Amino acid sequence: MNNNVLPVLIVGIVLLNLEACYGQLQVGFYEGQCGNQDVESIVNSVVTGSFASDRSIVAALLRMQFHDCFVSGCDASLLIDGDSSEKKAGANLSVRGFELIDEAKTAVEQACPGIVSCSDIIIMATRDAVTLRGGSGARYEVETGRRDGLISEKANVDLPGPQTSVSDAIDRFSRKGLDATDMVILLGGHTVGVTHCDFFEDRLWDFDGTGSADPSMDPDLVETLKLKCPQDTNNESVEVDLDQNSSSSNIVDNSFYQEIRSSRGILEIDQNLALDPSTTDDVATLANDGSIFLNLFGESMVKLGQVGVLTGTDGQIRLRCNSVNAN
Ligand code: HEM
Ligand SMILES: *[C@@H]1O[C@H](CO)[C@@H](O)[C@H](O)[C@H]1NC(C)=O
Ligand SMILES: *[C@@H]1O[C@H](CO)[C@@H](O)[C@H](O)[C@H]1NC(C)=O
Ligand SMILES: CC(=O)N[C@H]1CO[C@H](CO)[C@@H](O)[C@@H]1O
Repeated sequence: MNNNVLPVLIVGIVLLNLEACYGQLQVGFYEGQCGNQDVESIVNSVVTGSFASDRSIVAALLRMQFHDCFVSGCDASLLIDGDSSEKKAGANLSVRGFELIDEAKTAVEQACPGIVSCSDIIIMATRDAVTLRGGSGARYEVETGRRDGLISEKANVDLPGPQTSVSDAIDRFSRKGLDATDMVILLGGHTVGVTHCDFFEDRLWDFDGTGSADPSMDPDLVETLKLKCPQDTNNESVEVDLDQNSSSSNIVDNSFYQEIRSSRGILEIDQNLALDPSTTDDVATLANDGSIFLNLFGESMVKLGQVGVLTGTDGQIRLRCNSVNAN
């Protein structure tokens, strides 16, 4: 037997093992990395604490994960302060929850400095918030092991807008590795939270230049919303629930799909999901079965969490979430 085979084999196995630890996400990445402390529990206590005084953090975090992951990958670039950082892009209007992430970061840094990335904190905190508002059926295991990005530029922010067509939105999601069904499921994030008049008032007053309301919106809803959003006024303090079922507008469940099937979607894209031939069947399935929705929502959130991640030795573990580490 050739004497060289065994050493080569051993080196090969060691390299394979290293590759399993580096360069990919995994469930429980931080297990054993933080002394005897459990990173996911530390984050969970911060989320639970914030939730007790502000239930709207669920919507805030869901939107934060979407905006972070969709723009240059899930790398916490959205958290970075600066005159031209992602935070300053028009599309981020009202992205909230930065204080909660900072609080969780402080807590994990106390337990084990320099180990836990800000990008993973967004992912863990969002999962915890979804569970608080959707119940144990909404809980999903998250993958961790992301590292934080170094670049945050508002010029890179290319989020779809509320008037984006369904086919264009499918196209944009597919470029991130998310298929049409993932998109329909993820837009179910609009089962919580609010929007402001400027994102949909064209549908009330002058849809597509017709001078009248969008015929796909329930006329009673049009009248109610016209009172809240008078034409050509931009009252930033008016908030309209994205899920119009008032008994579940702050609960993570499938009622959003039932509402859009009843012509009660607020954003044009939301309404069109129920109408477009390419998404209408998925909407029907999700509207009809709440536990299917919760299961699939978790799966699609995990997929969203895989977009453009930095792992291994790429990026860095930021010391403070709002700025890259000084050299
Ligand atoms: C085509 C894709 C999407 C479009 C065009 C879109 C658009 C919007 C718009 C216009 C708002 C209102 C912002 C405001 O008035 O301040 C909003 C809010 C929200 N979006 Fe989306 N969104 C999309 C996908 C998603 C996804 C994938 C998620 C999460 C999984 C999500 C979660 C949320 C949540 C929770 C809110 C409410 C935020 C709050 O109450 O603070 N959105 N979205
Ligand atoms: C803006 O909306 C808030 C909340 O609905 C309301 O109290 C306030 O009167 C409105 N302001 C104007 C100028 O219409
Ligand atoms: C509103 O949501 C509640 C709670 O999820 C549900 O029981 C009810 O059927 C929904 N109502 C409508 C009209 O969809
Ligand atoms: C255009 C806009 O609303 N930008 C906001 C983005 O987020 C930051 C931080 O919350 C705000 O300060 C900006 O005003």
